[in-house]
Amino acid sequence: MARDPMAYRTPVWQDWCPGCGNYGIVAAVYRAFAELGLDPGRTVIVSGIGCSGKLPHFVAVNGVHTLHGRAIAFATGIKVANPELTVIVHGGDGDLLGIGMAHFVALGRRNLDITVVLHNNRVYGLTKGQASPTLPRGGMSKGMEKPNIQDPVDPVAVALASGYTFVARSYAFNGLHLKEVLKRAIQHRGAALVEVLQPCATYDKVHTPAYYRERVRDVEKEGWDPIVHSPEEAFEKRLKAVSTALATEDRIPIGVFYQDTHTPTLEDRIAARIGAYQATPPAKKRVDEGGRPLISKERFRELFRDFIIKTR
Ligand SMILES: Cc1ncc(C[n+]2csc(CCOP(=O)(O)OP(=O)(O)O)c2C)c(N)n1
Ligand code: SF4
Ligand SMILES: [Mg+2]
Repeated sequence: MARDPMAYRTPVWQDWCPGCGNYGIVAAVYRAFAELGLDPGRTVIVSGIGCSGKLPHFVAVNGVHTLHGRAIAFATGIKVANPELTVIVHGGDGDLLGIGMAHFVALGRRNLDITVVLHNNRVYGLTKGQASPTLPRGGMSKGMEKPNIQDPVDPVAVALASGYTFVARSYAFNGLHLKEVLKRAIQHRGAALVEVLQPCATYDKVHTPAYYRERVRDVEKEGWDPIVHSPEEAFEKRLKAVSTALATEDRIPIGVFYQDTHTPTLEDRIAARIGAYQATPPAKKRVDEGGRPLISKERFRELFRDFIIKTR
């Protein structure tokens, strides 16, 4: 049942810089959650560290603000322990494609039902504008002394190569498009990537709203069909999705590039091995019986020896 978008807004002051693309992203999140009628008690946003990492403070669902590069690892634990939850990761391009790249790839290989929203501002915003893994070679932010000497990585191409079964790109200030893509990603069962082109008003004077307005093209409006209609079609569709999504100097494709509902999720794969997994995943397992812990004090001490902090 649809809800009021403002019901998802917390009273926490949003302290991004004026003109930051993150305002567009959080507004689209409110509207997508409201239209899907997401239950705040059963929805979790997990973030890393960065300007993007602040987002869970502003959305009235469960939130975990974790470590730089480790949001997907935390989200994986949450989802595997309690597969009934809707789990969404918000991370920066530095967070997810630099220090956290191995987790980003692993999520695709597992096809765990998590939505990753990648705030692509091409810089390390929070730490004052260093080059991120998506800044083009020769590109320069306000925080750099000399042009970037590395080539960029395309998150959509990496996601397609890693096994994500829903792969899309949108733009922070195209609220309607972003809201619809977020809804489709959250509703998809499996690993989903939504790359969001997010202008950084303070450190990036090149990839501005005017830059994106001139270049973004909705490939679905131009006739691209992202759906994998049969398992046999998946390989060919993935190859075509890569070329459909690749950006050039003057054209940046947005839209859903790929959606495959045939590949089993990690939850399905675990359930095929452990029959009771869906009914009693780890989060629903009893830890006591009639008030007595199922594990003895001695065994607990033995297992957690290294983690117990001695206070006396
Ligand atoms: C393990 C670790 N390494 C480095 C940092 C410093 N650090 C904080 S945020 C950040 C980069 C943020 O860039 P990005 O992930 O793109 O997020 P943005 O601020 O652009 O949204 C870095 C390097 C950290 N907090 N922890
Ligand atoms: S530094 Fe950039 S990304 Fe961070 S809040 Fe400011 S405008 Fe946004
Ligand atoms: Mg960034």
